[in-house]
Amino acid sequence: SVSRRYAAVDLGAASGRVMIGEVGAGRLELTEAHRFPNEPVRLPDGLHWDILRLYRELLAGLRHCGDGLASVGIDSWAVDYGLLDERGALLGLPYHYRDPRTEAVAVPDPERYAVTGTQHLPINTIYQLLAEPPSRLAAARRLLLVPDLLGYWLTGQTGAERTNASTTGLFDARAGRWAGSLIDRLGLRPELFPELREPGSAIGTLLPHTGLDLPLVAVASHDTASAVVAVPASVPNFAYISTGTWSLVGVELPAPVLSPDSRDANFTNELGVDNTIRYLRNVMGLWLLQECQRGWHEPDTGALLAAAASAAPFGSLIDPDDPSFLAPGDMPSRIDAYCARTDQPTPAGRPGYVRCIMESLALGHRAALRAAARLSGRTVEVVHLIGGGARNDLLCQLTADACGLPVVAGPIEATALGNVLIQARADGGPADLPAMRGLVAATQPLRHFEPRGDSGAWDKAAARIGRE
Ligand code: LRH
Repeated sequence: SVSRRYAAVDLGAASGRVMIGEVGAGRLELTEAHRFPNEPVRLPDGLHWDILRLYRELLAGLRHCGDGLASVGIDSWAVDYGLLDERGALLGLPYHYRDPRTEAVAVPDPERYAVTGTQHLPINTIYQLLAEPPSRLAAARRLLLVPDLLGYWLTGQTGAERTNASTTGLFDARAGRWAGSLIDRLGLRPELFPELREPGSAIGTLLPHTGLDLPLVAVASHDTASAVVAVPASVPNFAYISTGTWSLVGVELPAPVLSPDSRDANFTNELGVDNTIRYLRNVMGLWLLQECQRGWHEPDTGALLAAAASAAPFGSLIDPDDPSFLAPGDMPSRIDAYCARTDQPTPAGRPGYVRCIMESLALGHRAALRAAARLSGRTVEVVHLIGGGARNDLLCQLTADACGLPVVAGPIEATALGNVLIQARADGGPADLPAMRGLVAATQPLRHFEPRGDSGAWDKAAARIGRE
């Protein structure tokens, strides 16, 4: 049988990649065409994304894919955006969501949750907009989230893909559209928010000057939404942990949960494909390790994890979601400060810090999973750990141990696979989520981790950081 080739552009907060996906009957194969670091740039007015570099790398990657592509799709991290003026020109560089300028304006509003169902995080688009310099906002006619901005540069077409729009804090979770009255109340122009696009819809053909004659297809452009498409679930009672810079921990639901309990537990209701809700919590994720490695000038993650695997268990533990860990900067010192504040020893050397981070992330996964199950009324019998963390045996095993549940690890490139699958479906491929997931399960290498050890020790460890 014939297979078709699709290009997936997948931009993470730490790195970007252009992958070629080949899809046919019983066939799903991913090969890497191009990979590059995504390095934010600090300027006098704050921390920005190097958006033109990302655009150039994307083009270079697509040129590398060769002929015979059926289409291309773009996904990226959520919440960040560019503003366009009335000529369609970009008004300044997009900010990085870790820029601290939102601190003063990120005030939780309990009433908003009943409409948006968005967790309260200072990174949300809504707070970034409230922190915008008034002159820039006054000149702005369109807000485009990162994948939509790159799509505009490629095709000249503007729009807002739905899964990513649902992360802004300005989206009505139940109605599935922009939260018009909230937007009015905040004094934002409604025309900033473009028409919504459905994953799988055609955006346009790449402009002639790109030298690439290709259709751009809207995928689930929020990277986490694409990753959840590619969860190789075979039973309905599954939870997922999408790992990378963040760990996104939750379940898939048919409808949002907008209760005060859900709000107080800081759960979010983001849109998935086919009217699903990604009911999840952001856990700080491998950012904690990445930021240590940046300070140590130590790129060898494998060596650090091997040393941490034989370090003493439960030495120092942190609440990974402590707000002090959100901004870029010296991570080991902030871990020391947390330990001092909570009467714990500071970790012993690099293996001690890495052990502390892995056990604390496992505890963060456990707390979020239990809360997701409780608040949604779901029973969870298996945890799918997808994304970059799936190559981290220590994290997978500790997560199984802490949760007391089997962990199925993989695929590592779940996001790119989800991106490819939505393009393939738009092109006559697998028809629905079960078919897409079945294809992932049948074709991608997966690893199984059974819970081990003493569950009582994990209960005590969770209590030490005040988590469930
Ligand atoms: C993961 C992610 C996550 C968002 C964050 C901004 O890459 O998209 O789902 O909360 O980045």
